[in-house]
Amino acid sequence: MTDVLTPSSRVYVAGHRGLVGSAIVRRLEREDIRAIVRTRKELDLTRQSAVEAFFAETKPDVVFVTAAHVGGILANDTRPADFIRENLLIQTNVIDAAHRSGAKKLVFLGSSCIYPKLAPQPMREDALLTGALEPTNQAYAVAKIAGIEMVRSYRRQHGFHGISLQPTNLYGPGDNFDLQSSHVLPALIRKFHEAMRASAPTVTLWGTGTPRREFLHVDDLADACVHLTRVYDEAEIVNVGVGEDISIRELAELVREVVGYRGEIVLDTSKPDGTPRKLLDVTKLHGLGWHARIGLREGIASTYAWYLAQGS
Ligand code: GFB
Repeated sequence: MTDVLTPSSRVYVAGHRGLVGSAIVRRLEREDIRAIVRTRKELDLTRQSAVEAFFAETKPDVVFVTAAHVGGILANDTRPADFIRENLLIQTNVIDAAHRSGAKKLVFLGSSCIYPKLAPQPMREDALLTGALEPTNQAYAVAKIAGIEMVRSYRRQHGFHGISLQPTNLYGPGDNFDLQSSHVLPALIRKFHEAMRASAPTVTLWGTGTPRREFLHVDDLADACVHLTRVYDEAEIVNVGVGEDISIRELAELVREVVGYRGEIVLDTSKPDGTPRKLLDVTKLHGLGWHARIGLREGIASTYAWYLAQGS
């Protein structure tokens, strides 16, 4: 396969200010590949005509679709209209414009919540569309499934070289630490840090603490995206995870230890648990020659250091 990612390739990273997009830009820079980027003010990806004009002008060879409306369980559960609207618009505009302007490769990122709520664990790629979704994030998951189907359909009908990767729960530098809209890992870093500063006796964990999740550092995801862009060109989706999970209670204990907080953990069971378990089967990913490298403790410690460096 000819390498589509070289310093002379025109690579567009949609969503370069987000957690995933910024990690992909950093990863590309290590190989002297300077991504084409646009801020939201410069290019509103929900506007079809603006997206078409941008692609007609820049004609990227490779497109990473990392722009998305994302959030944790509470944001998904309370603002489903935003999640379905923005994601459908952004991905539809970008995928179609990439095809029309002659892109040689497109990488679409889904999410592990595309799989049924009660899918057998670890979740294999062929579990997609075999059962009912987790209701708290159904709107987001349906949008992502539509994106996967669009990429697959463009390949089948137009011979378009789009691939869809399904990352597990992500974290790392550049994450959202807002307690109402964030995912669990950044929320816990912030909660334990602030409780330590204030000498508060307890930190509150949402739900029962029993759900299990898998956490992948975003720099590992970016490395996997670059690797798979080069070696993979098939219609089937590919899971991107570490292959190990941990309960939310255990995660909280680990973050407490890394931050150095000595108080107690209490539960707020009025908040939802979501899917009981989300562990990806990574057999296919390993077969394609990629393994995660950043351990969870090490990744939490470096993310906490990044959080502190922001002046928090
Ligand atoms: O990370 P999180 O919001 O997303 O929550 P999901 C994971 C688990 O951590 C849930 C619990 O069981 C939460 O109840 N949790 C405990 C907390 N304390 C907290 C807290 O302070 N903040 C948060 N946010 N959670 C999202 C989906 O699901 O994950 C999206 O809604 C997407 O669609 C994303 O797939 C990756 O893993 O439950």
